[in-house]
Amino acid sequence: MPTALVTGATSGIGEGCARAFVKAGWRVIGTGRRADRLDALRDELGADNFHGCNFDVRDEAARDASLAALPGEFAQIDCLVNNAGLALGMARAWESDLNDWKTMIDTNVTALVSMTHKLLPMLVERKGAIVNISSVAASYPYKGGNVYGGTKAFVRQFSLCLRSDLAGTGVRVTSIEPGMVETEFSIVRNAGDKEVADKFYEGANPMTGDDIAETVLWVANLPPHLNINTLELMPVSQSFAGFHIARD
Ligand code: NDP
Ligand code: 8X3
Repeated sequence: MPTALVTGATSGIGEGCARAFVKAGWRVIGTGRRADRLDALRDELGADNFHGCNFDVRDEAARDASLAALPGEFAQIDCLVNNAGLALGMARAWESDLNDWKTMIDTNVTALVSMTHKLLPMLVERKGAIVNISSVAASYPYKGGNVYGGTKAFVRQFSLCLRSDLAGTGVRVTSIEPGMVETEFSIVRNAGDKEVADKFYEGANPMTGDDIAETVLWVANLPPHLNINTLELMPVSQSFAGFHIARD
């Protein structure tokens, strides 16, 4: 029975991954700061199939302690899904809060890199897989995207560079780049304002966390000779804006 570690399994895409992977016969280690949600997932999916690790991904000591305490049957990890992440605010760069920028970099970049570094020796040994959740924001700039887009561009390019380093090891690496997915993402981005978040998704028929989870599972279950490098997804309702021209 293969084992996946999914960061950010308490909500949205990560929670969908936990369910989809368990349903497909994987064991899942799910991480997150909200212990009650990890407990609920364990109760729903079964303690033999799901193990919750309650830590902030930015806290390496807490992460290491949690991973060191993994039950034996969860200790050999075959797939790392680096999903935990967030956007904070839509303010233009000069009006943004520097602390928000640092939180996004610490979570979306530094913690993702650190988790990857931690598990890479095991993934190399087991010829495993890494699925990183980037975003369309990696490739398409938009107003207010500033540092969030920068972090996701890092995730995409880090994934591709990892592939180069991992040549010959059998480890697969994929950057998944979704557009609009209705999760708690927009509530977090808008400082808890659910009304603004709901408005963003209104009438757009956005993708769901489960849509992305099915894609992550598909990537993870591909035969070992096949690597998806990058995969961009959008709801049909979403497409591209034109260039903006500021006229005199
Ligand atoms: P949610 O807000 O629903 O889920 C985010 C998850 O990340 C939660 O489980 C949360 O857990 C976890 N997380 C955030 N910060 C930390 C932290 N410091 N330590 C531990 N866990 C953390 O959003 P999504 O499911 O949409 O987001 C998942 C990923 O998908 C993110 O990387 C996001 O950037 C990306 N993405 C989202 C899109 C969207 O439109 N929704 C589109 C493209 C990419 P907890 O709060 O319990 O710690
Ligand atoms: C989230 C998608 O378009 O809101 O990564 O940046 S978007």
